[in-house]
Amino acid sequence: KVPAIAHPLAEEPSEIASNIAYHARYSPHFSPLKFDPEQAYYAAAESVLDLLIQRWNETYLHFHKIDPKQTYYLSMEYLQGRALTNAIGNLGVSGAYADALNKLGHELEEIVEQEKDAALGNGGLGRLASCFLDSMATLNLPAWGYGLRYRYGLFKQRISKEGQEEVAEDWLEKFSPWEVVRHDIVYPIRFFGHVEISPTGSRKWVGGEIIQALAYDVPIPGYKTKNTISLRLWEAKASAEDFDLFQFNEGQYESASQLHSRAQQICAVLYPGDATENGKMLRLKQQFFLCSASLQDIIMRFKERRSGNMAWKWSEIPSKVAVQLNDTHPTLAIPELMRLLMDDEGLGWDEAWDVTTSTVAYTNHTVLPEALEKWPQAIMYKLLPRHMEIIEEIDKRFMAMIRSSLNGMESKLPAMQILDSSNPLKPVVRMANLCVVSSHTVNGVAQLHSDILKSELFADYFSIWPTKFQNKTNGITPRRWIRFCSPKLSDIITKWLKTDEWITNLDLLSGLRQFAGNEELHAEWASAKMANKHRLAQYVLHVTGVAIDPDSLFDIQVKRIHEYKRQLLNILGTVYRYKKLKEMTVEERKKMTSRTVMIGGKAFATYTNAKRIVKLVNDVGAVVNNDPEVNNYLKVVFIPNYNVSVAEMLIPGSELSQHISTAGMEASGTSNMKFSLNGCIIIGTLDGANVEIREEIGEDNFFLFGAKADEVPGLRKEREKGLFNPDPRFEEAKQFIRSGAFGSYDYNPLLDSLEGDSGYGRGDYFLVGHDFPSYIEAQSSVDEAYKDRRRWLKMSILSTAGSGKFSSDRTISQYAKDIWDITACPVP
Ligand code: 26R
Repeated sequence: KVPAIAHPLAEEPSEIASNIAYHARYSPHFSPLKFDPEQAYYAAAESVLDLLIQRWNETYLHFHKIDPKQTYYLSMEYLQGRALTNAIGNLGVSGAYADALNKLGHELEEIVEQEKDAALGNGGLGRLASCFLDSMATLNLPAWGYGLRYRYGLFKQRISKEGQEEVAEDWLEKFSPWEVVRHDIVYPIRFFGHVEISPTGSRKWVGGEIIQALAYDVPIPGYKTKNTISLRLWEAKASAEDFDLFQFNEGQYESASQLHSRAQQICAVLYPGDATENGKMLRLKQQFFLCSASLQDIIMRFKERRSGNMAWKWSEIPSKVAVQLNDTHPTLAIPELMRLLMDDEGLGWDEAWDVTTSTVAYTNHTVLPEALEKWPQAIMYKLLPRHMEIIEEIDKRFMAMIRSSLNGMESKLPAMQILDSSNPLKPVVRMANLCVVSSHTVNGVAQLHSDILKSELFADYFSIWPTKFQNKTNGITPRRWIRFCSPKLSDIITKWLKTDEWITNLDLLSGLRQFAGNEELHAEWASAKMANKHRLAQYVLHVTGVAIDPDSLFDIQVKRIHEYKRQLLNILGTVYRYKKLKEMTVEERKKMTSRTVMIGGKAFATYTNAKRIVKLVNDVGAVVNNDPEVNNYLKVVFIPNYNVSVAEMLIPGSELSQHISTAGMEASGTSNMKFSLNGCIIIGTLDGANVEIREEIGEDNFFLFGAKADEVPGLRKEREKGLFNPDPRFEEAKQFIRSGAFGSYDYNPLLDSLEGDSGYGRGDYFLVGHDFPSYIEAQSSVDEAYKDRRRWLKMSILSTAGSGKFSSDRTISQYAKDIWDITACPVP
């Protein structure tokens, strides 16, 4: 037993200050001679960890004692961002830390800026996982996250004359004070090898190579609760035995440590390029590594909590364990759980299948065909021979079930099969099909998206398992996304609602509606917004050198760059606006609403059109911002290196934000919720969660345009037939760019993708041309609305007031009740 300690941990500023000083002095990481902001950050973070560890241990022990059913969230991505502000905010010691740092000669605002973002993810799916962890902890749910500890997170984006450049981001360069390595938690993970059949017929996976998975735990504190849960990140390691001393002493250094370098590759980067066979193999290795380590850990814990109870049964797993797959990336958890139960624990197929299918649930996050994972069977056989046997058996039994018990489904079978061998040269495993067949629940992430899953992507499965399908509209954590990133606005909300309970019960925001026209609130609201705009303007000046006017309308679109998200529609609209401003007289211009258009986001390194869009935005900015005739009325800024902490700066300062994907293509979107919560008005299509946001805040407070999801297929067909008559304003904007108005770079290939008969693009697959006129008109309504200051403020307040539904606390409560069947387990 670990001995108890006598002194309680510091929570008073003077005690905290002395604890920070203690870490600065005795932490082995830094020279004791200096106490600069960076060192103060590390010392402060280590002192916060002291507070967290106590709660964390208590939480683990409490769960262990109560033995509730527990959820394990499996995700290849977590976009945690920075931890310090969040941790002290959730612990309720922000003020104490600010005072303590002051005593030591530092400012908290400056100290928190020292932290690097933990960017172990790409975009929406990764940030959602992180919001979910915050809600699980806050709701005291017995739940954990599992992921991978990538050495380099998502690349850092630099903008040069050429456009985007990717630079590796070493978030662990110094070290992360927020992780604790668990040297006692290590599991062997096998790759390659073959299946051995014993005389009794049982099968076992043997041979190949074994890499160790070592646990690193990150504490996830709940807001105003003792409960502190874990994000367990696996790191790949080879063991000392794999180091060939003999070879090394023979001077063969590389081959002596071969397995060590192979282990390092596994956790090197997120989504390594998969164009090559090697790349595909590595991605699959990563996925299996996460699944196998996590499931071994889950089973170990299940057994540990049953030790001393001789009568436990494997069939109890589903009453103690829920596994949630964050998209198909962790699909291999399914055959791995089957394998562990059958080959290691001796269960029969039926028993193992019952356990697996009652334990695992799957969330779909995209309907884009190119994002639906299909792995070549050949690679799978090589890397995971036993898992392929299991997948074949699942597929065989599933087909037999359909053939024997369902009339008229025969014709649907080829599309429903898990193994797709229709191209004999390249047979693949369809991971989404494996997930749907093997999960007890499948959910989409917004109502419209879930409906599309039922009516299109998984329609055939829906017809046989109608109750398997659910909707869980995404959400965001109100702690990070308003309370901590916009303290001024939060204080105003608390003042008017006369309680701060809205932070954990976001529906209470609707109480602001009654004050939406109140002039006193208007004044306070406007001043908080203006302060946030000033902070943002300073940031923009700092990172881009462009001075923007806080009195102009701040119009923001930040998200991954993708053709379906239609940043191209935004920039074409902006080019059109610029051209019209140029054509106006001075008097006409003076009547225009001044705008600052900000666009930011990373393009996947090999996505050519996305990179061209980044370059175009930058080129348009270079011309517009330096045009003295109009630059009082329009500025165009590309925000470099968009990430979680940049979002925390941008969103509170936004007034209009663009969520303008082609209808039916954005599964949900979550930044739309963040903007709306912060009193920003949305211009958007009826796509993803926009539909529900508009429902909640009212159609008068949402600038809607564009085709509806059910019109899209018909419009694409018309376009193919050449029946599309482009709007002259659309032609004008494209032509202006083609004419070289924004430099000599060849934008023709990019713009050709918007033409009906292009050899480059998909014949305007994303309907930019179709939606352009209604977009321009919606933008004119925005200009008009912004001129009416009272109307705009009212809309802004109503946006916040209508955002209650989009708390991830609501989303997670629904998962807990409808999918996981778990209940709160608060630490006393
Ligand atoms: C490499 C490949 C298989 C891959 C494809 C797509 C890897 C990762 C993705 C990311 C996708 C699945 C994603 O981030 N989807 C987003 O999920 C958000 C959270 O549910 C949604 O809000 C958002 O609409 C959706 O695009």
